[in-house]
Amino acid sequence: YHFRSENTQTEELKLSDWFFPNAINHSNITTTSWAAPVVWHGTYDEVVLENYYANHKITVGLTVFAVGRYIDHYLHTFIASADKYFMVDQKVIIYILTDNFSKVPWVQLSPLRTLKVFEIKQEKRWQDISMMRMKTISEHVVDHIQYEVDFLFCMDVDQIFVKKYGLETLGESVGQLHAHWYKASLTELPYERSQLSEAYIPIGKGDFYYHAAVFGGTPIQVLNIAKECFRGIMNDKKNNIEAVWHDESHLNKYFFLHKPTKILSPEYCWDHLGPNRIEHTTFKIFWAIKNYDFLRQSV
Ligand code: 2GW
Ligand code: MN
Repeated sequence: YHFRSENTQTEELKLSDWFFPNAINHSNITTTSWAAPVVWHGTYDEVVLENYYANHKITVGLTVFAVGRYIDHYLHTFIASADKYFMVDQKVIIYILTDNFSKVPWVQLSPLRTLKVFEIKQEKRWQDISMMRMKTISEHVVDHIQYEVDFLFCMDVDQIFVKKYGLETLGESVGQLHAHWYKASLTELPYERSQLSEAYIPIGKGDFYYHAAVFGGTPIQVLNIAKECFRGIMNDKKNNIEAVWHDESHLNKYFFLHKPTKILSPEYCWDHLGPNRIEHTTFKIFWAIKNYDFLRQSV
């Protein structure tokens, strides 16, 4: 089913048609071809979930990296908004990975929330800051996170929780639909197209374009994801190649080979300045504003 429609000439359609002329409408898909749920606001019953987990106590982990300028720019808002909206009434451990302890902001957390801060070294290239997260996540899952939480999310820091982000998002392995690409056709998706890269996905293949700003699952599944992505990244480095979207390209390859058991709609990581528009829904996370020129001068 195609997105273009004769009688709905709103600006939203014109914009996305211009970006993605052959667009397929994924904006109402609720189950994948491999029978994984795609979670949209309104497709779950919060009360049923809360009653179930009232008798199945869990702890949910959340890793976030803040290195260099990103500490001052994003970390406080990320933590404060996660405190308020991430897994309300559940036990939560937020893992902060940073190169500068002394800059980590003080945030008064609500009950049931713990913050653990770990030091990592700053990489010289920003691409490496992003990619090396996969290595650090693996190490921390092996060392301690696997014993501390039942489910784990790994997120970018440059985003803000604005509504409840709850139990409906939990799964064995969880992928996030990218807000810019969920309406695009398969051939347009920005997968890595060089056969020399471990992240290679042939034209016409693939399922969805996943956003690396959010992925998760059980600690063991997250470990598999992170280890395998890091293996691909390092093998590419050995062969002097870097995938077009860095760790995100490798994550997309991983989820192409190992389908996620749950997918989150773009409402769970929405860009209100991006090419797509959804009316009448509830967004859970917004991308924070980014001044690329400022943030990406040598870190
Ligand atoms: C990143 C890019 C350029 C300059 C600096 C940084 C940077 C990233 C940094 O200085 N400090 C830092 O802590 N980071 C961490 O890496 C932070 O957690 C941030 O959210 C994450 C990814 O970088 P980000 O958010 O700038 O990249 P995006 O939003 O363009 O992300 C997508 O593509 C990336 C790969 O290019 C990743 O796959 C990311 O997960 C995607 O969302
Ligand atoms: Mn980001």
